[in-house]
Amino acid sequence: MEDDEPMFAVRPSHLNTGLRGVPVGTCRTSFVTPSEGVHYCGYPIAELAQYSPEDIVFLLFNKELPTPEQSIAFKADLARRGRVPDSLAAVFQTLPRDGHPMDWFSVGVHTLGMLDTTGDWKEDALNLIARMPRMMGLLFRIREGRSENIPDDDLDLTMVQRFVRTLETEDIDDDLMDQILSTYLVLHMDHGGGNLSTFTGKAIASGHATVYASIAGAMNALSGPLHGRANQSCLEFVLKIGTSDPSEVETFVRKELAAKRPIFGFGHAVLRAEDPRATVQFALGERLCPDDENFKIIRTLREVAPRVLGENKKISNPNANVDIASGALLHHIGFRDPTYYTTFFGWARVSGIGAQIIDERTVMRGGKGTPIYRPKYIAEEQDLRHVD
Ligand code: NMX
Ligand code: MLT
Repeated sequence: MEDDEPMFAVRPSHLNTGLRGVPVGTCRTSFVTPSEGVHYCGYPIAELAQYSPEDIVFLLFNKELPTPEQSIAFKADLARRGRVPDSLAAVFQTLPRDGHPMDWFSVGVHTLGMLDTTGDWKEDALNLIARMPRMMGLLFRIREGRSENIPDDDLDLTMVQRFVRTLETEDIDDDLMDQILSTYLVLHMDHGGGNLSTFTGKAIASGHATVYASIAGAMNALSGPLHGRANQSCLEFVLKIGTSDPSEVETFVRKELAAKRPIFGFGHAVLRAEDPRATVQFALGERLCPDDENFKIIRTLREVAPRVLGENKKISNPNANVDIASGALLHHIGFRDPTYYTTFFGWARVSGIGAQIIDERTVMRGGKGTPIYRPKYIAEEQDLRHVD
């Protein structure tokens, strides 16, 4: 990249497009191509799907996969940071039970920040990542009214095991839970520099707000149905459809479009093919739960919706995105309430956003960090005038 070569011509048609395609910075953790999807530090996502979430956090922070020794040391470092102060549970007790889980999530992140912020970008990001499994478990339990006799955290367990231990759900298949949640976390950790939640988090951090404030803000961005909450809306669709019969699924899709509602789990701002993260999750479902009723419905949706959406030429990408399959898999392992699904997305994305914030604050511009975000807006319908 030559320093002063023009990279992009901004035309009036680029205005009010949500910065679509406008280059604004560099990203060291991941990139997304329209046909191959996301790559973490150069690795295509499908090649990383079997790694442990902890190893992928290491990759995003260090830009290299860990050696076996580094992997053990990093897990021990996370364990050292993982203790969650008891007062988080007390704060959760005060929240409205019918508040959306993503609002609880954002309050949870803020609360952890109020309880213990060091002011060091990397320390705070790693501390938050290490505390997420317990925070997630407490969020589920207390919002569901299961606040009594919560088992102590066991910091020697993996991130997924710590969450499952705190959750203490009966009749779960630990191995299935581990496979599905670990893969889920790895697939959702990062998606380039410009996705809405990551961009929001970095923008907030550019004003030198704390990591906790920046990530709580990012989570509010993720909670929109066109972004992370599409996984909730997609499974709500699936439960409403209730059949994998292709013609009934097609009728449902057409009715939603006629009512001017989005088909959740399809389309993307950058991708122009099926998202490889969807492909990985479909392969996982075919292996682990091919006869699950909801999985059968999304299998049909995957065939039907792109054909129907493809009839509308203004839709840039009619194919399945990351949110098509995750809900059916989470439902299969016992998470029956879709309103919680975006919290898993948030849990994963904290790592990518945290790593990107550190890069922007401590590496970019020779270590000085990216300055405070301040893009230009052009005045519209505002001729200069004066109060008489
Ligand atoms: N269902 C219905 N309409 C759609 C869809 C869809 N799945 N995808 C795009 N469109 C419409 C879009 O609303 C826009 O309409 P209008 O011109 O009237 O504003 C038009 O097609 C062109 O949009 P695109 O350029 O194809 O997509 P854009 O980059 O603006 O938006 C999404 C990307 C992801 C917001 C959009 O595809 C969408 O709303 N998808 C459904 C929601 C979803 O699954 N979101 C999750 C995305 C991944 N994530 O987790 O963040
Ligand atoms: C995603 O994971 O697909 C996103 O965060 C949305 C995007 O990349 O714009």
